[in-house]
Amino acid sequence: MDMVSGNDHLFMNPDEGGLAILGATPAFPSPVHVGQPNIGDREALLERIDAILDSRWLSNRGRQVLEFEQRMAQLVGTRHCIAMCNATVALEIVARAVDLSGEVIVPAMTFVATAHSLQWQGITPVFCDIDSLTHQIDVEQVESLITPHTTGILAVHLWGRPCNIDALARLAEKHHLKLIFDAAHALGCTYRGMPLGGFGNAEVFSFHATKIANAFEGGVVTTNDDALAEKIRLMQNFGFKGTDNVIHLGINGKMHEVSAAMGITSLDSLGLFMERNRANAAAYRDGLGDVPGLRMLEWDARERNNYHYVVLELDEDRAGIDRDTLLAVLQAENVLARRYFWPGCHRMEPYRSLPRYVGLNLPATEKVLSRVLVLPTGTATDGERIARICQIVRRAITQSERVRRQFASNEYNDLS
Ligand code: T4K
Repeated sequence: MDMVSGNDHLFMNPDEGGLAILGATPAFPSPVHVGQPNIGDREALLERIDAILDSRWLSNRGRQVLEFEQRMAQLVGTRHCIAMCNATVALEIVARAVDLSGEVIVPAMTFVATAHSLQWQGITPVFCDIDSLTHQIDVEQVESLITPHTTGILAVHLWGRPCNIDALARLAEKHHLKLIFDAAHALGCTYRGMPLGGFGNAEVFSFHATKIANAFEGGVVTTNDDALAEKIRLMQNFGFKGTDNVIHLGINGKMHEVSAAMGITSLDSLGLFMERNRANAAAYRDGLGDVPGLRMLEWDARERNNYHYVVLELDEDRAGIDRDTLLAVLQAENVLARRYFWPGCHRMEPYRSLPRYVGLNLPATEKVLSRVLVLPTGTATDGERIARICQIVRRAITQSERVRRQFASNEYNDLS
């Protein structure tokens, strides 16, 4: 497995107590990213790639894709798994396969792909607020947004934490709506002890490079619905059923063999990745637990979690600095923390310019998104790195007055 780059520890901040934003040397010599890929057993991957090249079978449901699909179906306990080129295309195909049209309710606090997958094909995303404690879609508001045009709910297990699946399932049943879960973040996680992947009509996982397990790029649909799985398979391969026999409208959503090889290699190490993330989360908790104005989003200890995102919420009144100032502090130290998923889909194009969304007010989403900061984790991060990141955060808050003045007065306030 990949390790933290070797000589970080040699690069100490010479200005004891100093911060780069105040003129000290940056704590890290090169960028420390959120989302640095987890890379499993390289030799196993390269062997698989050799086998692919030897076989001269590079795509179109070769051996690696078949094995990857089988492994994923086993992992999440569903009858079907369909591997795709990425999760966005997978969401689009699922939306078509379950006949979504008109309006579909989605949280505004998600990666924009969730909304785009609908809008791209003429379905209107209806943005819903979140629960400010859990960051998950607000089920009560979902019900209030249902109209005669609503055909479905596309909920997101944000940060890998399950949304309120039972309540959403009851709503979907009561109003005859389709229920899809964007599980892009949620590989390896459970809801009431059951693996995510088998809920609703279908669930979609991402195997993008930045996800806990990656296939370079990739997506996966899991479902227990035989007919739906059959339709999705047709749609992702131009509608082909066997050779020369096109029986459905379709596009190209296929995963290729090298992606699947990486996907399998990642699944082989998933337990190790989860364990590293869990240890990292604990290290952040130790390092930041008592810092005034900081809340670290907690995981439900009764569930199996992937700890894939380290999510901080900063309360400006108590910390003395706001989230953007803390981001600038970290960036100056080469820690490229992220404001996921600021400013919210409803504040992004094309949505914010469309009459339907102008003036849309989602108070919990907006409040949370003004406070959230996501910190680096994964196998590229270890306890020593985390200790230094925590130290930067602590110093920023201890020296909030000076930091705030500096942020207001210089080039650091351009966070683009
Ligand atoms: N639904 C949800 C809820 C999602 O979060 C996503 C994807 C999707 C659907 C769609 O899934 P896919 O169609 O992508 O399978 C990144 C990812 O591109 C995106 O997949 C992911 N969510 C999202 C949360 O993060 P950006 O715009 O933040 O990407 P970027 O280029 O800024 O990279 C993120 C960080 O990772 C940077 O700090 C750089 C670092 N990085 C990135 C790559 C690709 C690396 O260190 N190495 C790398 O190879 O969207």
